[in-house]
Parts: sequence; C-alpha cells; structure tokens
Amino acid sequence: MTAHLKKVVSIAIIAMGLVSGYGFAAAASAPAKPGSVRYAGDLGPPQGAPIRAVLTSPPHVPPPTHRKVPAKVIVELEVIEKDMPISEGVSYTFWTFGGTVPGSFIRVRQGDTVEFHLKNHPSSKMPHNIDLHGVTGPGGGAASSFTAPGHESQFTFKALNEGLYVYHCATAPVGMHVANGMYGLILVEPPQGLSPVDHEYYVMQGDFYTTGKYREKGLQPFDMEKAIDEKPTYVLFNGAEGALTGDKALRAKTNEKIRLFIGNGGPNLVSSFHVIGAIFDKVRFEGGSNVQTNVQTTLIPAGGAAVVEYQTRVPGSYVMVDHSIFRAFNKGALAIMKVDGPENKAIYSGKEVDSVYLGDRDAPNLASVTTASANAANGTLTVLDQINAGKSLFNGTCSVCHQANGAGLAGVFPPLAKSDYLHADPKRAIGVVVHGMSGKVTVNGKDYDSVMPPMNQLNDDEIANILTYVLNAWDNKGGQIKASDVKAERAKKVSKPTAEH
Ligand code: HEC
Ligand SMILES: [Cu+2]
Repeated sequence: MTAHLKKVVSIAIIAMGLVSGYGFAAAASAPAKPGSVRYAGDLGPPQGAPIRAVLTSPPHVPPPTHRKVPAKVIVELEVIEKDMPISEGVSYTFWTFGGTVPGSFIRVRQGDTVEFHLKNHPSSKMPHNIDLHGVTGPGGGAASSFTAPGHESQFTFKALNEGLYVYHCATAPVGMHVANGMYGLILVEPPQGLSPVDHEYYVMQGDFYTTGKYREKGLQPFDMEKAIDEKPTYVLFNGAEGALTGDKALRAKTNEKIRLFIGNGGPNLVSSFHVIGAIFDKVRFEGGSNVQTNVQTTLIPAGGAAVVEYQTRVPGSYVMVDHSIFRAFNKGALAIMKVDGPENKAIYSGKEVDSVYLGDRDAPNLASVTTASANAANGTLTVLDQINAGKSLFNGTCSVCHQANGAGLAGVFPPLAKSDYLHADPKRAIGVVVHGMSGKVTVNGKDYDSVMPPMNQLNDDEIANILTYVLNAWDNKGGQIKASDVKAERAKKVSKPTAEH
C-alpha cells in the first residue's frame, strides 16, 4: 500500500466512525456550547415556562408538541384501582394509571426535562410505582416513585432517546400489577416531530387471568396460578372485550393516513399484530428509529411497542388481531377500524362481508346473554330469555355451518330447521354440541357424512340457550334445554354420539 493510499483509507475510516457514532439523535441536536458536556439527546437546558403535559385516555393520542426547543414538561399521573367490565357481564378489579387500561398516553419531545408526579388515590389498597422504558436511570423511575395510597411522589428525568416506550408498574409482585392493567405508552417525539397524518390512535394489548372461564359472568378475581402458567383467560386490546368494536370501533375515511401507536403490556404474551385487509406502509418496529416498509404482521414483545402507518383505500371493517389467532376469536384480541367512503373497485372489487371474520363480535349484542345469565342466577330464567340469548350466540357460532336460517347447506351441513333427527330426541343434540359428531347421519331423508367439531368453548348456559333457541326457531316444534341437562351430559363423558340410528 502506498503512503498516499494509506492516508485515504484512514480518513475514510474516521469519516465512517463519525457518521455511525453520531447516529440519528445527535444529527438533529443543536450545536454544543463550548465547555458544556454533550451527549446524544441532550438538546440543552429547558426553555420557557414549564408546560403541563396533555394526557389522553385510549384510544386517543395527545396532539404533537410542535415545539422546536426543549422544555420542562410536568406530567401528573394518578393510580386508581377500580372495577370495570372486561367482557359483557364480566367485571374485573383493574389497577390503572389514570383510570383506564392501558393508562394515559404521555407525549413529550426528545431533550425535554420531564418532572413526573405519581399520585396514588386514597381509595387504593396497594402501593404502586412506575418504570418508564423511556427513562435513562436505575429502574426507569421505579425506585423514586414508590407511592403508598393517598400519597404522591416526584422525580425528574431527561428524555434522551426518541421513540415509543412502554411504562408500567414495577411494585412486587410485579407480574400481578402488570396483569391488572398497570401499563401505558410514552412517546418521545424526535426533535423534528413526526410526519403529519389524518388520525393517530392508541391501542395496547394485554393478557388477563381470571379464576372463571372466558366470558363467565360476574366479578372475576385475578388467578395467580394461570398467570404463572401463562395461560390467559383473555387477550385484549385496550383492556376489555369490545373496547374497540361496534360503536367504539376506531373510525377513518378512505384515503386517509393512519398512525397507530401499538403497545404490548403483557405480562406474558408477545403479540403478532396484524390488521386484516391492510398492509402497513411503514412500521417503526420495536418502537425504535428504524423503519420497515410493506409489513403484514409485526411482532410486539411484552413490554414493547411499534408505530404502524397505513393508508386507507377501500371502505369496510378492518379487523385488528393478534394473529396467534385463537386469541382473537376465543380470548377477545380483536378490534375494528371502520373505514367509510366510496368504493374503489380498481383496488378491491368485492362487497364487504363482515361475518366472515367477525361472527358475533362485530356489534357484540351480548346484552341478551347477560340478561339470561343474571336471571338464571336469581332463578327467574324464562324460555324467552333463553331464546333471546341463544339467538345471539347461534349467530356467529353455529350459523357459520348450519346458516342463520337453519337450512344448512345441501350435502354438507344438515338442516336444524324442521330436522327430523333433532325432533326425534331433542336432548341428543346436547351430546352433538358437547362432543361433536361424525359419521353418516340421515336428516329429512338426506344423508350427510361429515364432521362437526365439539363446541368446547361454550359453557353449559350457552349450550342450553342455543339449543332452546334452535328448538323454537324456524317453525320448529318448541321445547327447552336446561343448563342442568347440559351439565349431566358433560358428566357422562360418553364417546361421540355416532350417527347410526
Ligand atoms: C363447522 C361446522 C359446524 C358448526 C360450527 C356446527 N355444526 Fe352442527 N353439524 C355439522 C355437521 C357437518 C353435522 C353432521 C355431522 C355428520 O355428518 O355426522 C352437524 C350436525 C348437527 C346436528 C344433528 C343433525 C341435525 O341436523 O339435526 C345438530 C343438532 C347440530 N349439528 C347442532 C349444532 C349447533 C347447535 C351448533 C352450534 C353450537 C352447531 N351444530 C355447530 C357442522 C357444524
Ligand atoms: Cu402497581
């Protein structure tokens, strides 16, 4: 190597070192004052009067800071323990940051000095604290923020790194505090801000552990054993089944830019976040500074986050799921963005058919189910209650195969409307639902030789209500199946009813 060439090479290496060493944050920093200690993300001392942070409840996001200089930002967050619905007719004692699950959304700018006040409501039974993943310092603030009921604590940090960060309670037993809903997101905007979009929304996944089964009614206590085994009863977006469906679906119009701040509180599961029918134009994966483009499903670790952007083109219901798909359809991890606007046949020809993906969850009409279970509990359950509850459960469970009008599908799914097999022995249908059915069966003179899977996800009340509805719908002969009948059938643990008769 000639002396000249050596020099060129070493200069190139120095230049590379400069570029990679400074990175994204420092490139955007103001020039250092002589003599001051500089590090990435320190944009100088706070300027102007202190600013009180705007906190929002999910799914809302505070407006951009629109600031060009670092400020002192005061955040006041209050811990409140309270009972809230986790599903229709099911409540749970949540521990919250700001009264919601997930907790209030916090938005600051890189370089801001954040004066954090954590209050613990006097009605709380537990002490709490906060660990913000956007804090540089031991415990992310946890050690400085331990707060007994009726007390307040304060600490200050400089937001050195831009990004989207999870915060959570870190009071022992940590898992239990997180499982009870104690998490949220803090966005540290880059100095230049984020690009403008039409809608920003805040959605956070979490897994929940109740002693009762999925959708078992009443106030459900936390189940530590299920939590340790990582076997959640519910996997939810924004802390409740139906938090973002029906009237509460996220809204947008066609040809709008959407930005979702998606977090995962855990405590246990990682999320395979996917929006059915949308492709993410951009994902800031793991909430960091790198952008991945054209993404179908993004992985969000427990205690992690992502910023997802896409453009709405075609109207309809876009279903957000954890693509570990049983969680979506059997544990509640399902939210909807309803997009309104004119069709765009060049991009998508079809007519919207919500029921393909939504079943009974589009506009959850489970009020009749709640009425039935409340009346069952106080001994006033009527056949009419059962029929009403059974109807809403049938649609979305059985109707997929037997059709909403009970007519079935020729050669594939036998009819339940005026079925001679059903009417010959109505109680036999309990076994069909509980254990499933396979082999040859003749219904109204036509042969079927197919498989019906066992409907294990339904409890005794639900099966009794569905079958009572079936017996009374479509000019069928009437009748009633009681939960006790279903219980007795389950207890028999017989083998599958074979169709031979
Ligand atoms: C995945 C499709 C599927 C679903 C969902 C389903 N079934 Fe079936 N069902 C079948 C098939 C297929 C058969 C016939 C099985 C055979 O050929 O042996 C059947 C048979 C039956 C029968 C006996 C035959 C008759 O027509 O009377 C009853 C009763 C019945 N189903 C009720 C229900 C009820 C109630 C539900 C909802 C809780 C339900 N099924 C959900 C596919 C399904
Ligand atoms: Cu706590």
